[in-house]
Amino acid sequence: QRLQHWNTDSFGYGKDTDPLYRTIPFFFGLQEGKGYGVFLHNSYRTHFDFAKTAQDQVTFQADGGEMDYFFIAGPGLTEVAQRYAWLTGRPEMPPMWALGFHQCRWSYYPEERVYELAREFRDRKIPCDAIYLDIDYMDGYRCFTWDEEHFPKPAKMIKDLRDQGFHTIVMIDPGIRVDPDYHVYQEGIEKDMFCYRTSGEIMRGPVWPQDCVFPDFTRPEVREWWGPLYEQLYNEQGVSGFWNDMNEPAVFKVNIATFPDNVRHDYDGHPCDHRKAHNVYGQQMSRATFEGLKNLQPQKRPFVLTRATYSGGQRYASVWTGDNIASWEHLRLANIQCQRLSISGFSFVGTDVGGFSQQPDGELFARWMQLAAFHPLYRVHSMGNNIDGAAEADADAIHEAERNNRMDQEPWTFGEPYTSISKAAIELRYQLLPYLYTAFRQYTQDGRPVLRSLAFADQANPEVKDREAEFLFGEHLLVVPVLEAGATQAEGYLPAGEWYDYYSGARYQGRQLVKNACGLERIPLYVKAGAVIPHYPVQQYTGEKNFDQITLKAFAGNGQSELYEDAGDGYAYQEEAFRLSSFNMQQDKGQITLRQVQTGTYEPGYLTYRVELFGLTGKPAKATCDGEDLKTEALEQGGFACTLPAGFHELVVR
Ligand code: NBV
Repeated sequence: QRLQHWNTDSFGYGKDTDPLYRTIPFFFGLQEGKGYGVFLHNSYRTHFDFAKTAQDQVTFQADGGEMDYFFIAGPGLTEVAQRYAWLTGRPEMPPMWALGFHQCRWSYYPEERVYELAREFRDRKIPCDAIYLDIDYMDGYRCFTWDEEHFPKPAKMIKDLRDQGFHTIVMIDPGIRVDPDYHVYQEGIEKDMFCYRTSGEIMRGPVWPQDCVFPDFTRPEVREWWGPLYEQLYNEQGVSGFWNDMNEPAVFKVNIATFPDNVRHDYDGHPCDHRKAHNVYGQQMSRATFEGLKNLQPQKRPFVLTRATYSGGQRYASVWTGDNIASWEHLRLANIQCQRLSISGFSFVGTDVGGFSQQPDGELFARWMQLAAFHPLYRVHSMGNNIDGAAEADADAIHEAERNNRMDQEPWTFGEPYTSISKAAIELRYQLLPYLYTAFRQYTQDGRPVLRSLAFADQANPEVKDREAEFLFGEHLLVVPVLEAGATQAEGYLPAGEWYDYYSGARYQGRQLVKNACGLERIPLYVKAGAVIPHYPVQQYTGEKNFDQITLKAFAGNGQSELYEDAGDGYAYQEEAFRLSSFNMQQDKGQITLRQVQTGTYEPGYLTYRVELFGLTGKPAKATCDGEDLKTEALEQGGFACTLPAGFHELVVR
């Protein structure tokens, strides 16, 4: 293939669309089992040719700038990913709530509709942590304002939602409406914050408003001006997070769909034209947003979601894969895109679950819900009844059409059995939150990607290198997504080692294809032998319950696992206020020994672990915890359970 990097608004892209929204000029190589990586540190349009022009060659080039590149000699693929993350930056821990389920559409309004949505989640007992407001919450697409007719009391609405456990996230675009009566425009003009063309005119172009100007986010003063613009929304009205869209930057009605080359940028004091700054524009916008939020509420972990970005942008924002389509082909792409973004620094990644344009049927929606339960950003989003380029049409007519035919895409839209299946997928996600949170700790501390392609689990094995579907979720879970309509059986390849079926506890040797039933209710999931997988009880939103016990599912074998916990928000964790529980499991014939070492000063509220142990043959003759006898209870699906103090040191089961 030959691919290029030039951030592009690619509405309804297909599998061969190139370029797409983001620029990450980095690739992995795997040769005779040895992994390496190459990062081309250049923000111009870049081109990569993988054996397209010459069979035995990989070449890369840039339209300008320097040939500044890094070669990362693994040989471990995970090590390559870690060193790339070390080089380009790792983010801070996200707030725990951001790892819950998010519901979005273009657009939920007026406020009664938002209340109705929230009620529906709680009445149906479908967990959800975040609700999004797309561009229609604004007054005439003016960023940092509210449509007062549809949202007369935003602070009250947001508080009411918060009281029910929902965080509100709103969209902010880079295009600022040209309107002398609009404070952001006025101030931006006064302070000279917008991009110019070489001719000396301010760069103007149509996006949502017919006529927009654009902040030059590559200039430090502009970023410092932009951050405080969030003050009212963030500090006074209680919005929890922001979603930066259209920042490729996208411009309507022009054939290049973005700024002309002759737009000037500061580029942090190294003035240049748009050819050099284009690919970092979105990244710098999300940076301005992230840094602004941090200044506004230093004790709160910001949540920012961006569409366009560049290598290193993972420090500022999570990403989604843009305007996809409700099709099985796009479910397959969603799986591949999230894996690749994750191994390229961006582990906080997700897709528009169910598809942005067009409508999924119940089965496709349910399968997407199941796959995305394992995507760090778990967000349903759809374009509803809107049309591409809606700004050009009459807004009232669109709103009217929207009211008449909502084209909903919510976990209950498709009726049974899909509602229950979607609910079960979300519940599994909430149970696995401590495991996912731990994976985020590993990602933010030492760059281990949250999602990893199969090859990362067994790179010396030539069998894995062409398989794209299976992936690792954290250190110990292997997901085999169901990507075809009507599937009743899923075939997945297990990498080296020994694995368990997560649901049945059946044990398998690795390096083989395993076929398993995957009725609609189930996404095949395997656990590495020797792993301990922490589970929280199902909650309707993160932090809903103070539980006195959590469950550790332990799968007999030899291995190391971790459980990382902290307050779920704030920065006390950077000063030791976390708890890291490290588990070491050893299996010696019939005897299993599980040891725990805990560090950090944070005290989670629970006092006991319910340990569910799988992979023993027959009932244990004896179980002891720190020298004392324990009672065990047989589990229906095989395996045994016992209760231990959360501070235990050693469990021995024979
Ligand atoms: O703001 C409207 C949409 C948004 O819902 C979507 O997620 C973005 O990717 N936005 C694009 C602009 C219009 C798309 C046709």
